[in-house]
Amino acid sequence: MATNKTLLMLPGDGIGPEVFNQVRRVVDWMAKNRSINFDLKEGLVGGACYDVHKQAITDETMQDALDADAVLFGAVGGPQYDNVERHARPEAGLLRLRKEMDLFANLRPAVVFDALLDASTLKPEVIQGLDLMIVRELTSGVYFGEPRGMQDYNGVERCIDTQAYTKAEVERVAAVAFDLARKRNSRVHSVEKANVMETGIFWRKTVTELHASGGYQDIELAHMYADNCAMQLMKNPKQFDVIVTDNLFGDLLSDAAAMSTGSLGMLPSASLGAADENGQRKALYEPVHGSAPDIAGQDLANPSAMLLSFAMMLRYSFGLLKDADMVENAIQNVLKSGIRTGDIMAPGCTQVGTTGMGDAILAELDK
Ligand code: GGG
Repeated sequence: MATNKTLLMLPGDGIGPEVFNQVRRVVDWMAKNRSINFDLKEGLVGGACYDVHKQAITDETMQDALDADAVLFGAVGGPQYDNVERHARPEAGLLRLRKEMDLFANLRPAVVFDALLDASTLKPEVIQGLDLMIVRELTSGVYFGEPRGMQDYNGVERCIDTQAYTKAEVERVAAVAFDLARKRNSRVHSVEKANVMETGIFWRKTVTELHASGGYQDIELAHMYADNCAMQLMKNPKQFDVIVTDNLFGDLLSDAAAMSTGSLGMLPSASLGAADENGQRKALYEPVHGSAPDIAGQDLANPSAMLLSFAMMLRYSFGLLKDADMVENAIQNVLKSGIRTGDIMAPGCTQVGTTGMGDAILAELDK
């Protein structure tokens, strides 16, 4: 299937470019073997952009992202930028993309591959068959709330972040979670801290009302405090089907859920905007992991999360279901054959680096 769709590639910093190189190889493979041809554009983001332009993303790249049919993103950040002011820090590039593209729903699937049951710190019987979806609100909450920053508070130095949600912001992300659950196992856990936070009470009330009056009564809805959810993800993650939660809790809980899958290097994500009249959504796909400066440049990173994000893009943005399955199956088969990167290494397996993992996945695609 030929496409004339534009794909903006933003590798970013640290291990971002390394894992991205493996996606480029699969993009080339798709063009050669499946006649899937994207119009590829590339841009700088994060520290890589700061180094050149003294900002985390330029207006031109931002416009390219708005014009693209999908954005593929690597990772941003690094200790060398710790003292850069907040608006120019690497993470500001990612936050601007999310905000200006209005990517309010961040889908973070945590799926345990049978081949990796030995890679998790959790017992195999607790995680076998796990397939849960965290829906993280991505364009509001404490990441964006105002006021924020330093204050003079009656002569005392004080720093503020603000957690704020409108009803519409909670409703639209909850609707995504309910709609997804309907295609899965029809269960949603809405997660907040309604015992201590005003926004938690508001979140719970809004989700409950939408469930009752928005045509979602066929979906089983449960509410859970975020601290309990973190514990339950370690104790009995299979109780969950879809979890919907705010920006900060979603970030924390998806990292916790990653431990079931064996490594943060296994978690992809899709960040989606509202559907237009043709059902198309603005979308950015990125691994959940960050730039991992401690292992950057050493060919050690696991490219699976990046490649699984690419597969999500094929499925969600371009409807290329068969090709998405091909990429996911290739990764699973490589893992089954015992080839592993260091983060998911287990006795009896063969350790490879980022490129070696890419080689094995391409060889599997060739079969
Ligand atoms: N690929 C994910 C990444 O680069 N994350 C770095 C980052 O800016 N994280 C902020 C967040 O998602 O909360």
